[in-house]
Amino acid sequence: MTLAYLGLGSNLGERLANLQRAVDGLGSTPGISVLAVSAVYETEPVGGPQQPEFLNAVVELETSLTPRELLEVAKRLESEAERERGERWGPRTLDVDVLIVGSEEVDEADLVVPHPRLLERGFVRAPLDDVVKTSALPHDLQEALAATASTPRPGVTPPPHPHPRHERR
Ligand code: GSY
Repeated sequence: MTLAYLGLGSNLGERLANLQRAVDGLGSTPGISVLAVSAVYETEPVGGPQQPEFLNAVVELETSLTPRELLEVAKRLESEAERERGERWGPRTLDVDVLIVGSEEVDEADLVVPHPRLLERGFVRAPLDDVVKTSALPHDLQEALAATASTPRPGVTPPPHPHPRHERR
């Protein structure tokens, strides 16, 4: 079993409910146990056109799935949330990013793990830092997280939102 972290984001529709459905969907996927869910952060959009603010969270998993299988799960959850796939970088009902999968390293056209921008994106770092078990990660990633721990996170508002529910299975 491998410790993994996925990022969740929503800036369209019932944002909190979209995140909760993603947590529930992960929890009921064979090969995945949800260990922890971060608080939910309100975040200013990074990149793309003018669009609504996001809610972002990070989920900690124990999994027997490979990074690519996790990507397939992420895509399924996104399409179940009826993500509107019109404008690239535009508003989305649900976005699920594969951030870290144990010590796995993947560098393919459609999947890079660890996620290449996880260190500097405040909307990823704030919730990731809530739940990440740093000492269980590969040494170079531990060092990179420590070196960027106090980087400013503009546009990230700490949690006024209810915390997503999860049950260990
Ligand atoms: O990469 C995830 C989608 N996304 C987000 C997001 O989740 N939150 C914020 N604040 N900005 C974003 N830009 C993109 S693309």
